[in-house]
Amino acid sequence: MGLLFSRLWSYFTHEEHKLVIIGLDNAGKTTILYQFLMEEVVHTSPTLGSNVEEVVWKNIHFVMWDIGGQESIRQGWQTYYANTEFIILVVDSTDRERIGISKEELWKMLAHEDLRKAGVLIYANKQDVKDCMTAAQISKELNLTAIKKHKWQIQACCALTGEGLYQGLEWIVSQLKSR
Ligand code: G3D
Ligand code: MG
Repeated sequence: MGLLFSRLWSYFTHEEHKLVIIGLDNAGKTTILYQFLMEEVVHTSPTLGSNVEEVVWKNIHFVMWDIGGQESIRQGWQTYYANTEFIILVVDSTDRERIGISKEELWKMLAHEDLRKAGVLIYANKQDVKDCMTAAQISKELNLTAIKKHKWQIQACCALTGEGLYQGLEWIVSQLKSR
């Protein structure tokens, strides 16, 4: 992960780039962020009072929020969309009940004017859990093949061990390179 991050960093050094990490509460966003930043798993707790956290690390600006809050609160989240280059949607692959909410939110974002140039990386997280949905199943549930105007990629991962996170970031790096 260290090597990856230094490589990613080399693409990010001269300008500030913005990645937005979103997903339902409990999807694994905070665990993923800390894997990126610290290369170790930390204990996370649901953010109370605020649905938004911001971290700036070496010119990479991470904005992270939980979706699934009340509609009235969500309106304000749109102010975080400006200049976002990549959205990272984290899906809990064990959460079959709420996959529909993730889909709804994904498609709402894709329709948003400020995100029209953003790429989308979907992490199918918690792949270590037995009987979880596969990346292919999640892809189908989210109807990813219908995305035509955005670059997208789905990546199976386990945030606890970091497995798969590397490949997801590699995709982002490749997208930046091909610009
Ligand atoms: P959030 O920031 O999206 O709300 P968190 O999610 O990062 O706080 O993670 C929620 C819970 O899921 C945490 O468990 C965390 O350890 C767990 N988790 C995150 N990623 C994985 C994974 O890949 N596999 C498994 N099995 N669990 C994961 P706790 O028990 O601390 O609430
Ligand atoms: Mg969190």
